[in-house]
Amino acid sequence: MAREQTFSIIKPDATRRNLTGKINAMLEDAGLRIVAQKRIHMSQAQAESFYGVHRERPFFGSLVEFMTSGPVVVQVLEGENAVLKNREVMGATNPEQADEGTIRKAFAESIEANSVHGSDSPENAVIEIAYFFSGTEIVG
Ligand code: IDP
Ligand code: MG
Repeated sequence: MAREQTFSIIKPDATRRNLTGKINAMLEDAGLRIVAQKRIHMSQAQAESFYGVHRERPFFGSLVEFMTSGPVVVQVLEGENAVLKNREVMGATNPEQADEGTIRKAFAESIEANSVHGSDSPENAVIEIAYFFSGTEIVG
């Protein structure tokens, strides 16, 4: 399997509780390499566009409000099967259903404030990475 890249966000509930380093350690322990990373405060337009696929969902407005409520850390992660590997270490969307040892089991506050985002497919990873990073910012 070729090396792959995925897009990750450490969400505002996690940056607020100073968990960036602990989450990065779990990503690295899972075999993922952080090849790009920056701390930003998402604008409403950025959050609405990034989560556009969820526009019709009842939680969309609340999700955008949450994602713009504080700083986030956007990242590119690289490794074998990076997309799937990251989804595994993240755990289920709802922390009540997340497995032991996952980031969401350890840190998520709720189904919305669930500490991390990760791309759900290699195709979406390419789109999401390009949304936040230029090629020269990614150093493998
Ligand atoms: P994922 O982050 O595990 O891929 P998605 O279904 O893509 O989950 O949802 C995107 C984000 O929207 C979730 O991570 C979470 O922050 C929020 N979300 C998903 N489902 C709900 C819900 O039922 N209530 C509130 N927020 C939700
Ligand atoms: Mg998703």
